[in-house]
Amino acid sequence: MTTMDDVSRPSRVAGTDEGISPEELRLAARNHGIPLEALRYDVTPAGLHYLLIHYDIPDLDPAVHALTVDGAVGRPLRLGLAELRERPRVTHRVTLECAGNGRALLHPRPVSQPWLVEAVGNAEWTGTPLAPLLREAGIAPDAVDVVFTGADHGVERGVEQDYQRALPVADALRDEVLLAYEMNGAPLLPQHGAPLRLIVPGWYGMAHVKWLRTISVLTREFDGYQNAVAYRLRRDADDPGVPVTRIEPRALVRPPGFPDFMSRARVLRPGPCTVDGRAWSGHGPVVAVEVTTDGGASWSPATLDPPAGGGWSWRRWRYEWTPQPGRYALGARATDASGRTQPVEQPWNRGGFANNLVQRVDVLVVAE
Ligand SMILES: Nc1nc2c(c(=O)[nH]1)N[C@H]1C(S)=C(S)[C@@H](COP(=O)(O)O)O[C@H]1N2
Ligand SMILES: [Mo]
Repeated sequence: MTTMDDVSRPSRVAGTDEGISPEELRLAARNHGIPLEALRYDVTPAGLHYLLIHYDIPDLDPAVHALTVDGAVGRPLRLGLAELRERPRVTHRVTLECAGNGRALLHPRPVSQPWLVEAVGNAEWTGTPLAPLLREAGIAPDAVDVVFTGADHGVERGVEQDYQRALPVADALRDEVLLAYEMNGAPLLPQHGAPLRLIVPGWYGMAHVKWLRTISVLTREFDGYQNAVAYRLRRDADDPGVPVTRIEPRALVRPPGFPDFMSRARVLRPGPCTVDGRAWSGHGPVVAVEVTTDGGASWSPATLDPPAGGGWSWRRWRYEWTPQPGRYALGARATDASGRTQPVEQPWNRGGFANNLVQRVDVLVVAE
Protein backbone atom coordinates (compact mmCIF):
# COMPACT_ATOMS: atom_id res chain seq x y z
CA MET A 1 0.00 0.00 0.00
CA THR A 2 1.21 3.52 -0.69
CA THR A 3 0.88 6.04 2.15
CA MET A 4 1.86 9.64 2.81
CA ASP A 5 4.89 8.31 4.66
CA ASP A 6 6.29 7.34 1.25
CA VAL A 7 6.74 11.03 0.38
CA SER A 8 7.01 12.64 3.80
CA ARG A 9 10.39 12.78 5.53
CA PRO A 10 10.95 12.11 9.24
CA SER A 11 12.79 14.71 11.30
CA ARG A 12 16.50 14.09 11.07
CA VAL A 13 19.87 15.44 12.09
CA ALA A 14 22.56 15.42 9.35
CA GLY A 15 25.58 13.14 9.64
CA THR A 16 28.92 14.67 10.66
CA ASP A 17 30.18 15.41 7.14
CA GLU A 18 26.84 15.48 5.35
CA GLY A 19 26.39 18.56 3.14
CA ILE A 20 23.17 20.38 2.26
CA SER A 21 20.98 17.98 0.23
CA PRO A 22 19.07 18.81 -3.00
CA GLU A 23 15.86 18.68 -0.91
CA GLU A 24 17.14 21.36 1.47
CA LEU A 25 18.38 23.37 -1.52
CA ARG A 26 14.87 23.23 -3.03
CA LEU A 27 13.43 24.66 0.20
CA ALA A 28 16.13 27.33 0.28
CA ALA A 29 15.32 28.36 -3.30
CA ARG A 30 11.61 28.88 -2.40
CA ASN A 31 12.16 30.50 0.98
CA HIS A 32 14.63 33.32 0.67
CA GLY A 33 16.41 35.41 3.30
CA ILE A 34 17.00 39.17 3.42
CA PRO A 35 20.11 40.21 1.42
CA LEU A 36 22.28 41.47 4.30
CA GLU A 37 22.99 44.79 2.52
CA ALA A 38 19.23 45.46 2.94
CA LEU A 39 19.93 45.94 6.68
CA ARG A 40 20.51 49.53 5.49
CA TYR A 41 16.72 50.09 5.35
CA ASP A 42 14.91 50.59 8.62
CA VAL A 43 11.71 49.34 6.95
CA THR A 44 12.53 46.36 4.74
CA PRO A 45 11.09 46.70 1.22
CA ALA A 46 8.52 43.91 0.80
CA GLY A 47 10.49 42.10 -1.91
CA LEU A 48 13.62 41.98 0.28
CA HIS A 49 11.85 40.70 3.41
CA TYR A 50 12.60 37.04 4.19
CA LEU A 51 10.01 34.46 3.25
CA LEU A 52 8.96 31.12 4.71
CA ILE A 53 6.16 28.96 3.32
CA HIS A 54 5.71 25.40 4.60
CA TYR A 55 3.45 24.17 1.75
CA ASP A 56 2.12 26.14 -1.30
CA ILE A 57 0.90 29.73 -1.55
CA PRO A 58 -2.88 29.17 -1.60
CA ASP A 59 -5.09 30.64 -4.34
CA LEU A 60 -7.37 33.07 -2.48
CA ASP A 61 -9.78 35.65 -3.87
CA PRO A 62 -9.85 38.73 -1.60
CA ALA A 63 -13.32 39.62 -2.91
CA VAL A 64 -14.87 36.51 -1.35
CA HIS A 65 -12.37 35.63 1.38
CA ALA A 66 -13.92 35.61 4.86
CA LEU A 67 -12.61 35.19 8.39
CA THR A 68 -14.62 32.95 10.75
CA VAL A 69 -14.41 33.26 14.55
CA ASP A 70 -15.90 30.21 16.25
CA GLY A 71 -15.45 27.64 19.04
CA ALA A 72 -15.89 28.73 22.68
CA VAL A 73 -17.49 32.09 21.88
CA GLY A 74 -21.01 33.41 22.60
CA ARG A 75 -21.46 34.92 19.11
CA PRO A 76 -19.59 33.28 16.24
CA LEU A 77 -18.55 35.83 13.60
CA ARG A 78 -17.93 35.83 9.87
CA LEU A 79 -16.25 38.90 8.40
CA GLY A 80 -15.22 39.77 4.86
CA LEU A 81 -12.17 41.89 4.04
CA ALA A 82 -14.30 45.03 3.58
CA GLU A 83 -15.77 44.59 7.08
CA LEU A 84 -12.32 44.08 8.59
CA ARG A 85 -11.10 47.25 6.85
CA GLU A 86 -13.95 49.26 8.40
CA ARG A 87 -12.76 48.34 11.90
CA PRO A 88 -10.17 50.43 13.82
CA ARG A 89 -6.96 50.58 11.82
CA VAL A 90 -3.47 50.52 13.34
CA THR A 91 0.08 50.12 11.99
CA HIS A 92 2.96 48.47 13.85
CA ARG A 93 6.58 48.28 12.68
CA VAL A 94 7.56 44.72 13.60
CA THR A 95 10.74 42.67 13.31
CA LEU A 96 9.83 39.18 12.11
CA GLU A 97 12.37 36.38 12.38
CA CYS A 98 12.01 32.69 11.57
CA ALA A 99 12.57 30.43 14.58
CA GLY A 100 14.85 28.34 12.36
CA ASN A 101 17.18 31.26 11.62
CA GLY A 102 20.77 30.06 12.22
CA ARG A 103 19.84 26.37 11.82
CA ALA A 104 22.28 25.49 9.03
CA LEU A 105 25.20 26.78 11.11
CA LEU A 106 24.57 24.23 13.87
CA HIS A 107 26.76 21.16 14.42
CA PRO A 108 25.25 18.66 13.92
CA ARG A 109 22.79 20.28 11.51
CA PRO A 110 19.05 19.60 11.88
CA VAL A 111 17.74 18.83 8.37
CA SER A 112 15.10 21.42 7.39
CA GLN A 113 15.00 24.86 5.75
CA PRO A 114 18.76 25.62 5.90
CA TRP A 115 18.88 29.21 7.12
CA LEU A 116 22.19 30.87 7.83
CA VAL A 117 21.40 34.22 9.56
CA GLU A 118 19.16 36.00 7.01
CA ALA A 119 15.64 34.89 8.03
CA VAL A 120 14.58 38.32 9.26
CA GLY A 121 12.83 41.51 8.12
CA ASN A 122 11.27 44.63 9.59
CA ALA A 123 8.00 45.72 8.01
CA GLU A 124 5.06 47.98 8.73
CA TRP A 125 1.95 45.87 9.19
CA THR A 126 -1.46 47.55 9.04
CA GLY A 127 -4.68 45.94 10.18
CA THR A 128 -7.16 45.77 13.00
CA PRO A 129 -6.40 44.66 16.57
CA LEU A 130 -7.49 41.11 17.38
CA ALA A 131 -8.57 41.55 21.04
CA PRO A 132 -11.70 43.70 20.42
CA LEU A 133 -12.88 41.18 17.83
CA LEU A 134 -12.47 38.27 20.29
CA ARG A 135 -14.35 40.27 22.94
CA GLU A 136 -17.18 41.06 20.50
CA ALA A 137 -17.44 37.36 19.74
CA GLY A 138 -17.86 36.78 23.49
CA ILE A 139 -14.77 34.71 24.23
CA ALA A 140 -15.58 32.14 26.97
CA PRO A 141 -14.18 32.89 30.45
CA ASP A 142 -12.62 29.41 30.55
CA ALA A 143 -10.91 29.80 27.15
CA VAL A 144 -7.35 28.34 27.11
CA ASP A 145 -5.98 28.59 23.57
CA VAL A 146 -6.91 30.47 20.40
CA VAL A 147 -6.20 28.54 17.19
CA PHE A 148 -5.40 30.34 13.93
CA THR A 149 -5.86 28.35 10.71
CA GLY A 150 -4.39 29.26 7.33
CA ALA A 151 -5.83 28.30 3.95
CA ASP A 152 -2.67 26.37 3.01
CA HIS A 153 -2.58 22.59 3.24
CA GLY A 154 0.16 20.00 3.16
CA VAL A 155 1.77 17.01 4.79
CA GLU A 156 4.63 17.17 7.24
CA ARG A 157 6.38 14.13 8.73
CA GLY A 158 3.40 11.99 7.65
CA VAL A 159 0.75 14.29 9.16
CA GLU A 160 -1.66 15.87 6.66
CA GLN A 161 -2.75 19.28 7.91
CA ASP A 162 -3.83 22.86 7.36
CA TYR A 163 -1.16 25.23 8.71
CA GLN A 164 -2.43 25.93 12.23
CA ARG A 165 -0.91 27.57 15.25
CA ALA A 166 -2.42 28.37 18.65
CA LEU A 167 -1.62 31.15 21.11
CA PRO A 168 -2.44 31.00 24.83
CA VAL A 169 -5.50 33.20 25.35
CA ALA A 170 -3.58 35.84 27.36
CA ASP A 171 -1.13 36.26 24.46
CA ALA A 172 -3.93 36.38 21.86
CA LEU A 173 -5.57 39.22 23.85
CA ARG A 174 -2.46 41.43 23.95
CA ASP A 175 -3.08 44.89 22.46
CA GLU A 176 -0.35 44.63 19.83
CA VAL A 177 -1.66 41.45 18.13
CA LEU A 178 -3.05 42.37 14.70
CA LEU A 179 -5.13 40.96 11.88
CA ALA A 180 -3.06 42.54 9.09
CA TYR A 181 -4.17 43.23 5.51
CA GLU A 182 -1.35 45.61 4.47
CA MET A 183 2.44 45.43 4.48
CA ASN A 184 4.46 48.65 4.07
CA GLY A 185 1.31 50.56 3.06
CA ALA A 186 0.28 48.21 0.22
CA PRO A 187 -2.09 45.23 0.17
CA LEU A 188 -0.37 42.04 1.38
CA LEU A 189 1.52 40.19 -1.34
CA PRO A 190 0.49 36.57 -2.03
CA GLN A 191 3.68 35.20 -0.47
CA HIS A 192 3.23 37.22 2.74
CA GLY A 193 -0.30 35.96 3.46
CA ALA A 194 -2.74 37.87 1.24
CA PRO A 195 -5.41 38.81 1.94
CA LEU A 196 -5.13 38.45 5.74
CA ARG A 197 -2.53 37.32 8.26
CA LEU A 198 -1.86 37.37 11.96
CA ILE A 199 0.95 39.52 13.39
CA VAL A 200 2.18 38.67 16.91
CA PRO A 201 4.88 41.26 17.69
CA GLY A 202 7.84 39.82 19.60
CA TRP A 203 7.15 36.19 18.64
CA TYR A 204 9.09 34.06 16.18
CA GLY A 205 7.63 33.81 12.67
CA MET A 206 5.67 30.56 13.04
CA ALA A 207 3.04 32.35 15.18
CA HIS A 208 2.22 34.91 12.46
CA VAL A 209 -0.27 32.73 10.55
CA LYS A 210 -0.65 33.75 6.89
CA TRP A 211 -3.72 33.29 4.64
CA LEU A 212 -5.81 33.39 7.81
CA ARG A 213 -9.31 31.95 7.42
CA THR A 214 -10.46 30.70 10.86
CA ILE A 215 -9.94 31.66 14.50
CA SER A 216 -11.23 29.00 16.93
CA VAL A 217 -11.35 29.41 20.70
CA LEU A 218 -10.62 26.25 22.72
CA THR A 219 -11.24 25.49 26.40
CA ARG A 220 -8.33 23.04 26.34
CA GLU A 221 -4.75 23.19 25.19
CA PHE A 222 -4.36 22.89 21.41
CA ASP A 223 -2.54 19.69 20.44
CA GLY A 224 -2.08 20.40 16.72
CA TYR A 225 1.14 19.53 14.91
CA GLN A 226 2.80 22.96 14.73
CA ASN A 227 2.39 23.51 18.50
CA ALA A 228 2.70 20.02 19.95
CA VAL A 229 5.25 18.46 17.57
CA ALA A 230 7.11 20.94 15.37
CA TYR A 231 8.04 24.16 17.16
CA ARG A 232 9.52 22.85 20.40
CA LEU A 233 13.00 23.08 21.87
CA ARG A 234 14.04 19.44 22.36
CA ARG A 235 17.36 17.86 23.27
CA ASP A 236 16.49 14.59 21.46
CA ALA A 237 13.57 12.90 19.69
CA ASP A 238 12.07 11.59 22.97
CA ASP A 239 12.22 14.89 24.84
CA PRO A 240 8.72 16.50 25.01
CA GLY A 241 10.54 19.86 24.95
CA VAL A 242 9.21 23.35 25.58
CA PRO A 243 7.33 25.57 23.10
CA VAL A 244 9.19 28.06 20.91
CA THR A 245 7.68 31.50 21.67
CA ARG A 246 9.45 34.88 21.72
CA ILE A 247 12.46 36.02 19.70
CA GLU A 248 15.86 35.75 21.39
CA PRO A 249 18.11 38.82 21.07
CA ARG A 250 20.25 39.08 17.96
CA ALA A 251 22.40 41.70 16.22
CA LEU A 252 23.43 41.46 12.58
CA VAL A 253 26.29 43.29 10.88
CA ARG A 254 25.62 44.94 7.51
CA PRO A 255 28.67 43.53 5.75
CA PRO A 256 31.13 46.35 4.98
CA GLY A 257 33.13 46.82 1.76
CA PHE A 258 32.39 44.66 -1.28
CA PRO A 259 31.97 40.88 -1.59
CA ASP A 260 33.78 38.12 -3.39
CA PHE A 261 31.20 36.46 -5.66
CA MET A 262 31.59 32.87 -4.44
CA SER A 263 32.85 33.11 -0.87
CA ARG A 264 30.89 36.27 0.01
CA ALA A 265 33.97 37.27 2.04
CA ARG A 266 34.29 41.06 2.23
CA VAL A 267 37.06 43.19 0.80
CA LEU A 268 37.72 46.60 2.34
CA ARG A 269 40.29 49.38 1.88
CA PRO A 270 42.16 50.62 4.99
CA GLY A 271 40.94 53.78 6.70
CA PRO A 272 37.93 54.97 8.65
CA CYS A 273 34.77 52.91 8.13
CA THR A 274 31.39 52.97 9.88
CA VAL A 275 30.33 49.39 10.60
CA ASP A 276 26.60 49.21 11.28
CA GLY A 277 23.67 46.84 11.49
CA ARG A 278 20.43 46.14 13.30
CA ALA A 279 19.59 44.52 16.64
CA TRP A 280 16.32 43.20 18.04
CA SER A 281 14.72 41.02 20.73
CA GLY A 282 11.20 39.82 21.51
CA HIS A 283 11.89 39.89 25.25
CA GLY A 284 12.26 43.64 25.66
CA PRO A 285 14.10 46.44 23.92
CA VAL A 286 17.75 46.05 22.99
CA VAL A 287 19.81 48.07 25.49
CA ALA A 288 23.36 47.38 24.30
CA VAL A 289 25.29 46.12 21.28
CA GLU A 290 28.98 45.18 21.33
CA VAL A 291 31.19 44.60 18.31
CA THR A 292 34.09 42.22 17.77
CA THR A 293 36.58 42.36 14.89
CA ASP A 294 38.62 39.36 16.07
CA GLY A 295 36.02 36.58 16.10
CA GLY A 296 34.88 37.19 19.67
CA ALA A 297 38.26 37.46 21.47
CA SER A 298 37.54 41.09 22.40
CA TRP A 299 34.44 43.32 22.38
CA SER A 300 33.84 47.09 22.11
CA PRO A 301 30.58 48.95 22.68
CA ALA A 302 28.61 50.11 19.63
CA THR A 303 26.45 53.26 19.59
CA LEU A 304 22.70 52.67 19.42
CA ASP A 305 20.57 55.00 17.29
CA PRO A 306 17.48 56.35 19.09
CA PRO A 307 14.62 53.82 18.89
CA ALA A 308 12.53 54.33 15.73
CA GLY A 309 9.12 52.93 14.87
CA GLY A 310 8.04 51.67 18.31
CA GLY A 311 9.06 48.86 20.63
CA TRP A 312 8.61 45.94 18.20
CA SER A 313 11.06 47.23 15.60
CA TRP A 314 14.76 46.48 15.34
CA ARG A 315 17.24 49.21 16.26
CA ARG A 316 20.20 50.50 14.28
CA TRP A 317 23.68 50.38 15.85
CA ARG A 318 27.01 51.68 14.56
CA TYR A 319 30.71 51.35 15.30
CA GLU A 320 33.56 53.52 13.99
CA TRP A 321 36.41 51.33 12.80
CA THR A 322 39.79 52.23 11.28
CA PRO A 323 41.37 48.92 10.25
CA GLN A 324 44.92 48.29 9.09
CA PRO A 325 45.49 45.76 6.26
CA GLY A 326 44.83 42.22 7.49
CA ARG A 327 42.15 39.58 8.10
CA TYR A 328 39.26 40.22 10.47
CA ALA A 329 36.17 38.34 11.70
CA LEU A 330 33.37 40.80 12.51
CA GLY A 331 30.39 40.12 14.71
CA ALA A 332 27.96 41.92 16.97
CA ARG A 333 26.23 40.88 20.19
CA ALA A 334 22.92 42.33 21.42
CA THR A 335 21.71 42.48 25.03
CA ASP A 336 18.07 43.25 25.82
CA ALA A 337 16.29 44.82 28.80
CA SER A 338 15.52 41.37 30.24
CA GLY A 339 19.29 40.71 30.51
CA ARG A 340 19.30 38.12 27.71
CA THR A 341 22.27 38.22 25.35
CA GLN A 342 23.78 36.13 22.55
CA PRO A 343 25.75 33.00 23.36
CA VAL A 344 29.33 32.30 22.33
CA GLU A 345 28.57 28.55 22.36
CA GLN A 346 25.82 27.33 20.00
CA PRO A 347 22.42 26.76 21.70
CA TRP A 348 21.82 23.35 20.09
CA ASN A 349 18.38 21.73 20.00
CA ARG A 350 16.98 19.07 17.69
CA GLY A 351 14.81 21.40 15.60
CA GLY A 352 17.57 23.97 15.22
CA PHE A 353 15.43 26.76 16.69
CA ALA A 354 16.43 30.09 18.23
CA ASN A 355 20.13 29.75 17.36
CA ASN A 356 21.25 33.30 18.11
CA LEU A 357 24.96 32.50 18.15
CA VAL A 358 27.01 35.58 17.19
CA GLN A 359 27.33 36.05 13.39
CA ARG A 360 30.76 35.88 11.72
CA VAL A 361 31.59 38.15 8.75
CA ASP A 362 35.06 37.55 7.29
CA VAL A 363 36.72 40.75 6.11
CA LEU A 364 39.99 41.16 4.23
CA VAL A 365 41.42 44.67 4.49
CA VAL A 366 43.74 45.15 1.49
CA ALA A 367 46.42 47.81 1.05
CA GLU A 368 45.54 50.54 -1.49
N1 LIG B 1 -0.43 29.75 6.85
C1 LIG B 1 0.89 29.82 7.06
N2 LIG B 1 1.38 30.78 7.86
C2 LIG B 1 2.70 30.87 8.10
C3 LIG B 1 3.60 29.94 7.53
C4 LIG B 1 3.07 28.94 6.67
O1 LIG B 1 3.79 28.12 6.10
N3 LIG B 1 1.70 28.91 6.47
N4 LIG B 1 4.95 30.02 7.84
C5 LIG B 1 5.24 30.64 9.12
C6 LIG B 1 6.65 30.81 9.37
S1 LIG B 1 7.49 29.44 9.89
C7 LIG B 1 7.26 32.04 9.28
S2 LIG B 1 8.88 32.22 9.71
C8 LIG B 1 6.51 33.23 8.83
C9 LIG B 1 7.20 33.90 7.66
O2 LIG B 1 6.50 35.06 7.27
P1 LIG B 1 6.93 35.82 5.94
O3 LIG B 1 7.07 34.77 4.85
O4 LIG B 1 5.87 36.81 5.66
O5 LIG B 1 8.26 36.46 6.22
O6 LIG B 1 5.18 32.91 8.43
C10 LIG B 1 4.54 31.98 9.27
N5 LIG B 1 3.15 31.86 8.89
MO1 LIG C 1 9.63 30.10 10.46
